[in-house]
Amino acid sequence: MTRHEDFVLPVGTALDRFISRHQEQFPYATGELSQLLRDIALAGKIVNREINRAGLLNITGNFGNQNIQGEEQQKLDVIANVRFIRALRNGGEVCGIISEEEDELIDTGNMEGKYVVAIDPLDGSSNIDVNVSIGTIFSIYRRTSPVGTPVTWQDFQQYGTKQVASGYLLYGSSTMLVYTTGHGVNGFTYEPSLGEFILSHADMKMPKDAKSYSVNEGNYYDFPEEVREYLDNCKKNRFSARYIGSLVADFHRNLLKGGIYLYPPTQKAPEGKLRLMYEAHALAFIAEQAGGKATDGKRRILDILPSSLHQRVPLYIGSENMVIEIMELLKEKVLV
Ligand code: P6P
Repeated sequence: MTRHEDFVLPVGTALDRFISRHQEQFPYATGELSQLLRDIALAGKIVNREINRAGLLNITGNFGNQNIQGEEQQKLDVIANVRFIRALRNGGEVCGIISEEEDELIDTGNMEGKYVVAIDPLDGSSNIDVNVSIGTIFSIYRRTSPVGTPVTWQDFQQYGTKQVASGYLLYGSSTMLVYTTGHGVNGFTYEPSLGEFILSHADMKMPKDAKSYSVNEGNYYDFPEEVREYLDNCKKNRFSARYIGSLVADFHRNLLKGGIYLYPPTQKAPEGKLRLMYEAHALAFIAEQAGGKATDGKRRILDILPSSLHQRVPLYIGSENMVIEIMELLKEKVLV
């Protein structure tokens, strides 16, 4: 029986060695998931390089299209989307991909691939031009259709609890890869001079409580009454408001220091703004593995079965006790 402490490796371990050591813990692992994680890390290094040079290469600003979300695609959105899809297709382990930047699911042609990936190639891209941290968010499932057949929508239509791995890349003051395979959360910092991700945050745990919240206060009067009540309590208790406007950056800070990120329903986004399949599921898996929680206000995020590729959900995610508090307020509304 593999114990949790078997997965804690020393800070300074390179990602490749970390992945290999973890694979050794699973006698039946055949290495495909390990290779898939390496493929994602490789694409992350390439996107990181593009982002760091964006201002010099005239690849900031709008691409000139809107994606299915009706959002202006940034040039780097398109570049990141191409890079990750190419890396996943060429890696051979993935039979299908759902991307925020693609209207429909992508059949990679790798019919022998055992996995499917849902990805937001570059979240928060409106911040690119103002040099604010942005991120990539990914979610990995084992396909449910037979290996050797074409990928289907049903391969993706799975509960969040079925994820085999999820994670994010944060392109910030340093670039980090944070992921889980269901045995805790580990963070790797990119060392450009080596071209390597190095374990810097082993076995990450989210504080159960904090005095910090992340929400777009500009939508305050759109929020459900119970959310306004929660936010009023935060202010009465002199909590700190920390909102970067980039989900991965806000989530990462809350993972390290504690806090709650809220994106409630608004007039503009009555179902919430964030996407279930390649944002909420992925970060909810990380949050729970680190001791946090994630809900849409009524349900555990990981218990929600997707009904469409780009389905949106309200999202309340972060420190366990803070999420429980807002869930109880919102449940009272349902019970009344
Ligand atoms: P608003 C970026 O577009 C994003 O998806 C998240 O990264 C971020 O937390 C949120 O939307 C910001 O949305 O409506 O507050 O600008």
